[in-house]
Amino acid sequence: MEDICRHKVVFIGDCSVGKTCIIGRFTSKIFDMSYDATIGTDFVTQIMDVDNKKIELQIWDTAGQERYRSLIPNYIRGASVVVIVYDISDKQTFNNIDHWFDEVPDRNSTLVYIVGNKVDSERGVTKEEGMQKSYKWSARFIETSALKDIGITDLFEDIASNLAPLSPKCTEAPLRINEPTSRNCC
Ligand SMILES: Nc1nc2c(ncn2[C@@H]2O[C@H](COP(=O)(O)OP(=O)(O)O)[C@@H](O)[C@H]2O)c(=O)[nH]1
Ligand SMILES: [Mg+2]
Repeated sequence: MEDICRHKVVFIGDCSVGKTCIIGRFTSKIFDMSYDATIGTDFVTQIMDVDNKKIELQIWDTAGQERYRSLIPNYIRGASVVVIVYDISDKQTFNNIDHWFDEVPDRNSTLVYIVGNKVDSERGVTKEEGMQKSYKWSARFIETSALKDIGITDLFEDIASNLAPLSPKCTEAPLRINEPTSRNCC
């Protein structure tokens, strides 16, 4: 049987920046304005092929935990990748990235992405500002639109290709580490 390397990928960031829509766009290829991936499941899995290696991404959406910061450490635990999303039309969500970085427990061994979503909207944050922020935190940077399907596949392919060299070290991600207390926010 072929070995599949499983990695936990968690999405964090302010409410309404588009985390659920990005995941929904990638996993269902459909942009549904009322889509809510947080109902009924804590994560979705997607198998990616990289250089003939299979990488299983276990993609965790928040189920309202962004409202309750005390729940975030449990949610992030065991993650190979943390994706911090902001809304390029909302400067405050960009400024809050610094606070979200405080939640990443082990920055040296975690692959961190900064994702500026809603590039179809009027900008409140330039691309250069986004890039500067990513240099500051040694994070990878990409801009996306879940609405127009811009950058979404690139994001997940980049994640998988960066994880592939780490595969020998891969461990089973915990399947269920906490029960969300709220499913109806964001
Ligand atoms: N214009 C635009 N709206 C988006 C985009 N992605 C998400 N939205 C909208 O932003 C709102 C919040 O999206 P959601 O995925 O629930 O955000 P979350 O709280 O971060 O999970 C919803 O009304 C979405 O329809 C995008 O790329 N462009
Ligand atoms: Mg959501």
